[in-house]
Amino acid sequence: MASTTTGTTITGSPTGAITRADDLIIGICNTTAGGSTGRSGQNYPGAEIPYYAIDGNINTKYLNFGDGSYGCYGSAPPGINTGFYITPTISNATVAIGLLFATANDFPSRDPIMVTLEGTNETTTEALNSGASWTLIYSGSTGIDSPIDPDRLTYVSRQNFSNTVAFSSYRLLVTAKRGSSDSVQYAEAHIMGYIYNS
Ligand SMILES: [Ca+2]
Repeated sequence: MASTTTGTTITGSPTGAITRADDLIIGICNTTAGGSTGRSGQNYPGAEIPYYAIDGNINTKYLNFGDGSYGCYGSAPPGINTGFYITPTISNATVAIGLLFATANDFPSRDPIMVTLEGTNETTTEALNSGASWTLIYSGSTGIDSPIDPDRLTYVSRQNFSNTVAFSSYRLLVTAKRGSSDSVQYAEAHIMGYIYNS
């Protein structure tokens, strides 16, 4: 579903996000762009769940170890190749054109520095877990500076990218973090964009 329209600007919290706190969000690990969901159990602490990455509250965070300590068995460094997939409730056809991250409360070494964002129009759990379903939209910075800590509990610069294709679900995966730590974490990770108008 390619779009050449500019669509409808979404207002919400934060302004322009197509992700909202009531969206279905699933934490994943040991997963890379183009690949299927890696072997995992619950790969994050019960008090630091994926929901906290999109709840609009900078004081809550999503933390993922991405290793066997929480049931995710893979070879990646801690926190790498973890993230989530999400189905926005605001519309089943949205166009993602940016990301907006906020740092968590502690451990700058756990900040995500590089990510991939993919989209799909598949809807079943089986398809959402299949690498074949996903189309790469973005691979690049989170907006969190690598050498310089932007401070804790801070929204960083929104990252914008070119995309005109509408999707119903998105998958975000961390490919690099700041330093050596046992996990990756972030207070907020919003996908920015607009509702597709056919
Ligand atoms: Ca939060």
